Amino acid sequence: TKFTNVIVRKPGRSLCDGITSAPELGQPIYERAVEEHDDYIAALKQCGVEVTELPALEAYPDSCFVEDPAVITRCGAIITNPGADTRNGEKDEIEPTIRQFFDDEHVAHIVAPGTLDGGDVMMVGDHFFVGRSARTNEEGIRQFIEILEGWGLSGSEVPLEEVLHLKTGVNYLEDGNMLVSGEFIDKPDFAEYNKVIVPEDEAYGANCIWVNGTVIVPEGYPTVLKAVQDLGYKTLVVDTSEYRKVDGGLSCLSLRF
Ligand code: CIR
Repeated sequence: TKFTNVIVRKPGRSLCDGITSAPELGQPIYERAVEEHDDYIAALKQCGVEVTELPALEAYPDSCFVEDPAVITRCGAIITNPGADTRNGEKDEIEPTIRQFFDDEHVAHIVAPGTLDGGDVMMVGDHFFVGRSARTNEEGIRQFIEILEGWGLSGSEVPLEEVLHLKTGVNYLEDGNMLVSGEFIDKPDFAEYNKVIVPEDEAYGANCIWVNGTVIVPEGYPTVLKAVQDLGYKTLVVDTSEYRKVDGGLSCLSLRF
C-alpha cells in the first residue's frame, strides 16, 4: 500500500454541536479544533501525500469526519449512506470531490435501506472488515461486499457491541500489525494478525493511522506511542483532543488513497 492523496474537510463552528456520546468532556473549542486540524494536515504532508482541503460546511456539524461518507479502495470509491440522520447529506457534499479522482465506472453507492459509515470499514490489503454497528446495518454491509467483490476485493462483517465505529477500537498498521482494544482483543476475525493490545485507559489511542510507513498517533497515549515505535515505525504525534469530545479520532478526519 502507498497513499498519494488525502481528502480532509475543515471543521466549522458547528462542530460544537457534533454528535457525542461523551457530553461530560465538554464542547469542542472551535479555534483550538482549527489549530489541531492544521497540525493534522502538516503531519499528513510530512508523509508525502497530496492533501485536498475542502471548505467547512456549517450545515453539517460532523462533516470534518470525511471518513464516514465515503470509502476509497485501490479499485474505486464507494459513496456511503451514513447512518446518522444529521450526517446523511454529507454524502452529496463529498461526491463531487471523489469524482475528481475517479470516473463513473469506479464510483459506487450504498443505497437505502442499507446504511454504512466509512468509520466501520478497515482495509487490510484487499480485504475489508466492516463493523455492524448502530450506523452500519446488515443491508449496507451486503451491498458493500457485493461492490467489493465486483472489483475483485473482499469483505467480511464484524459485529460491534460497545464502540461507535469499528476503527474506534481496531486499526491496521500494515505489515501484519494491528492495534486492538476492548471488545476487539479476542475477536476471532483478527486472530491471525500481530495484535498490539491497547490498555483500557488508552483506548482512544487505538485509532492511529499508517501513512506510507509513518504512523500518526494521537497525543497523550504513551503506551500506544511506545508500542508503535517498538514495532519499528516512524511516528508523528498530533493532538486531536477537541475532536475526541465529539467521538472523532485521527482516522475519521481524512480519506487516504
Ligand atoms: C459522529 O458521531 O458521527 C461524529 N461525532 C464522530 C464520527 C467519528 N468518525 C469515525 O469514527 N469514523
